[in-house]
Amino acid sequence: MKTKTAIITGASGQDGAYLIELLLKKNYRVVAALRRNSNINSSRFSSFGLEHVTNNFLKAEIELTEFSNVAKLIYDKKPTEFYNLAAQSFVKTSFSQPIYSTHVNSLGVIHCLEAIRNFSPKTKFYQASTSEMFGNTINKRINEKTKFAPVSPYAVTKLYSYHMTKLYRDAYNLFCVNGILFNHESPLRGQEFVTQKIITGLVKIKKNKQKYLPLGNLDAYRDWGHAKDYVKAMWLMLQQKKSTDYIISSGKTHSIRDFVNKSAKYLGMNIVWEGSGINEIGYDKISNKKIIKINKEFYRPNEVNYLKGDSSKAKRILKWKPEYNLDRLIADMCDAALKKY
Ligand code: NAP
Ligand code: F7E
Repeated sequence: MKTKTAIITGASGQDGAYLIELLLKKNYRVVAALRRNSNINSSRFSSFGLEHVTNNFLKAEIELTEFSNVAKLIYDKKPTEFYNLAAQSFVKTSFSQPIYSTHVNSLGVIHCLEAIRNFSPKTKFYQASTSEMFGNTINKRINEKTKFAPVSPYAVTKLYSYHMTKLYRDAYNLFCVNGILFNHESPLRGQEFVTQKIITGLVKIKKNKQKYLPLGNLDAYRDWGHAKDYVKAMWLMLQQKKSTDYIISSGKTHSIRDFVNKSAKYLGMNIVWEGSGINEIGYDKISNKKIIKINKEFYRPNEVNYLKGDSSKAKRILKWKPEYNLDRLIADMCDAALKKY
């Protein structure tokens, strides 16, 4: 018998798909909250082995910016757990759509919190917070006590929600948690994010379906993990007696350039870099072809140059232990892309 109900917003996104899979394995009644345009985005449910679960969860329509949608869903279901994963999650787009990003990422979150406070105060709430809130922290390992200094509209919208989540915990004694997750990737990662763009691009170049891979800033550093490991941490956070906030990260950092080199190596290519700045070019020594170019379009008005997290608290309290390192993550993403293209 299913005893727990979980609502997941952003269920059609990368993390949503893995979380649905995890919670179904744990015998939850899962309600996937999806927004509808003329179509519901269900591409992730039909790929990479999730086909077998598509009929095992309920689907509900939700637009996070419509309070009535959020309130009705929470009032009707009174879920045990509510995972708020929905967001305008692409940092670059937040510079061109700051108001829209605020509506979804900030106001959308108080819609969830207010509905829980009024209609289902026993529901445990998870907010998808982000390492972007810390901004630039050169050469420092970031933990739960590090100061926030956001440098993008996305990061500011998420910092607002971080504080609201904490406020509802402190002021109303609700079970509210911020999972402050560092970059996490997978074969289900959106095409615009740099890891998926690099791997898809290199695979297509290898198969003569694309000539060049255009990229932006190669010298930013990111702390990358696998989404499969990170959704386990989300679940663990809501199984504790006390609600508090946690950093989830790999504890290692690599540049975008390292990520290109490692992915190319896995795919049997060998990149040699020549030139600098906007004129830098990446050659594949094996095919002797120019395959990577720098394009200004992919730079941001403001950049987070360096991120490295410290997940000691999550390891100590949640006993969270990731299974994937960067090499395994790259292998998983490359194998999936080779199969797909
Ligand atoms: P994602 O793949 O971009 O998924 C975002 C989801 O939000 C999609 O299902 C999208 O629906 C939905 N959504 C967007 N606007 C909505 C709206 N107005 N109403 C309802 N649903 C809406 O993101 P992800 O990588 O899975 O990340 C999940 C969450 O974690 C996000 O909040 C993100 O900001 C946060 N986060 C991600 C990372 C990371 O590295 N992945 C790190 C830290 C925090 P459609 O499919 O219909 O577009
Ligand atoms: O960029 C650089 C870019 O878009 C990573 C989201 O999930 O993680 C993600 O945000 C880095 C940046 O992710 C290209 O300038 C170079 O320094 O893959 P990204 P992100 O901005 O770190 C955080 C934790 C989240 O919360 C977000 O929701 O790569 N970069 N060249 C490029 N980035 C992209 N997208 N495309 C390029 O061509």
